[in-house]
Amino acid sequence: MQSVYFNHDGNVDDLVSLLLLLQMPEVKLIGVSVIDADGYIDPAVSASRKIISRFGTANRQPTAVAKSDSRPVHQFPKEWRLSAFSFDDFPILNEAGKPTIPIAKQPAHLDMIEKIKQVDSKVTLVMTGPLTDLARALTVEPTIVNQIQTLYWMGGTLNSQGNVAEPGQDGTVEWNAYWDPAAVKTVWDSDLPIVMVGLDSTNQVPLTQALRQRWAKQRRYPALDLIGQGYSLVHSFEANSTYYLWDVLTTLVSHYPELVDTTQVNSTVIATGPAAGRTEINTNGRPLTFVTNVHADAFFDKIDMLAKNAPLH
Ligand code: AGV
Ligand code: CA
Repeated sequence: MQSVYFNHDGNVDDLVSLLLLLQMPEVKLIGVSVIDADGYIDPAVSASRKIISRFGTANRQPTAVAKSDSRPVHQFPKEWRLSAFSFDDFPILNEAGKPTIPIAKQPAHLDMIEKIKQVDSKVTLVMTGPLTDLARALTVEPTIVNQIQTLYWMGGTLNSQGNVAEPGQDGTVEWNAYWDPAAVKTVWDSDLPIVMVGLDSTNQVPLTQALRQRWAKQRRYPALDLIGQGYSLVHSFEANSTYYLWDVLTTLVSHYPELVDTTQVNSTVIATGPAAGRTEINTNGRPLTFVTNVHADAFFDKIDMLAKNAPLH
């Protein structure tokens, strides 16, 4: 059994990642926390509690969802953050009334420390938003490094093609890194083994019309219906806003590494200035396992397989 702690930021692919993590037969999800970044935190926490209540499995699901009190350096656009409200209102998540999973007593970074320390074996940490809660956890309790097997992070890019189109930055930065560049630096400076799922690989799994149709055809399975509904909230009307399966790829790779090819690199991060949050290859940098290539057919099959096995009622 693999013990996983999941910290996410409430956009559609973050919530779908939670849904799929709950379906992995060999995963015990020891904790979940939400940071106020790419989704308004209250509906994102609420939707997370409802997803666990509706689609969790008794002894493999977390007992609570922790709410982060971390604050942005650069906040996400409101238009993107709003989808959490709609997701939280989906009828399938509200059919049973109030969720049975409570909000954790501690804020996310302290919850992370507590839950990781409670486990005897090492924990896999999956993060699909900014790294702020982990950076704060490492500052409060540096010894958790010894209890984390690997950090799987959706963030960064190594080819200088960022996805942030905001004034004052140079176009080389990925959004999760841009939200809090100093936090990326803190985590890079630690001894944690890191698997980075950057834009270089997530670009290989765009959300296409064919993919929406594939899920629509299988909507008799409630989890695939929810996935299709979820992704119907996001579209790519503006320039630079194509939606990819960023976080779902990261989440699946944390348990099914055979879905991708990786390479070992050394990397540094720029913490200030117009390239703040830029991750780059640098022989003097920290070691990183970097995802290069996605086996896309196997990846989409795995999503279907996990979702079809989700609880029907
Ligand atoms: O940069 C990718 C990260 C992922 O964790 N997020 C979305 C995923 O949850 C930010 C993001 C980039 N482009 C976006 C994003 C878009 N068009 N809509 C919503 N979020
Ligand atoms: Ca995210």
